[in-house]
Amino acid sequence: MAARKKAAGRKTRSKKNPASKKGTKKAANKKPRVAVLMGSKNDWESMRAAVDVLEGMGVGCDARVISAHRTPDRHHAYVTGAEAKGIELFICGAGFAAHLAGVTAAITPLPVLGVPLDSSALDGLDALLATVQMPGGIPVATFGIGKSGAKNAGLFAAAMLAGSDPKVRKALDAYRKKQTAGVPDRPF
Ligand code: AIR
Repeated sequence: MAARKKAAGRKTRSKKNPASKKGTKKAANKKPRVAVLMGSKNDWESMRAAVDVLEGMGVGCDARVISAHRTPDRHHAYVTGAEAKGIELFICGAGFAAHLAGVTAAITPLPVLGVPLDSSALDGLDALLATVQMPGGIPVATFGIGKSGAKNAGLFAAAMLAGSDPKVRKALDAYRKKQTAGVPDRPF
C-alpha cells in the first residue's frame, strides 16, 4: 500500500510503451524479444525491474499496459499477434484478482512468467494465488510478489534465452559475477 501511494504520485510513461523513456531507452531501440505486460500503468514501478534487468543484458522488451479485465480486446489482439512480431516469451504482472498471466497463457503457446503485484489491501496474496493456482494444462511460471518477483522474472527470462543465445549467456554470467563481487564479507 505504501508502494501504491508512491505509484499514484509518479509520472506515467507512454501508454504504448512505458519503457520508452530515459533509463530504458535500449529496450525501445532493440527488436523486442520479451513482452512485459502489466494490468495498470500503476504497475510500472514494479514491472520496470524486469525490463531493467533484460535491457541491461541487451534483450529488447515491449512493455505494455494491458488488462485482462479492462482491455480484453487489446489483450487478445496483442498476445495473438506477438509471436509473429518476434516475441519469444511473456512476463505478466498484475495485482488484485490477477488473471493476466493465466489468460495470456491460455491463448499463446509461448512461455508465460507471472508476477503477482502487491497493489491491493491483501498485499499481493490475492494476486499470488490467482497467478500460481492454474488448473492443470495451462502453466504459468509464477514468481514472488512485487518488484523482486519482477526482477527475478527478468533474470529467469534471460536464463531461458541464454540457452540458445551466447551473448545473453555472457551477460548473465557477468551479472552474476558482479552481484557476487558486490556482497561484502562483513556487515560493517
Ligand atoms: N488489474 C487491472 N486489471 C485487471 C487487474 N487485475 C490490476 C492491476 C493493478 C490493480 O488492478 O494490475 O495492480 C489496480 O489497478 P489500478 O489501475 O486501479 O491502480
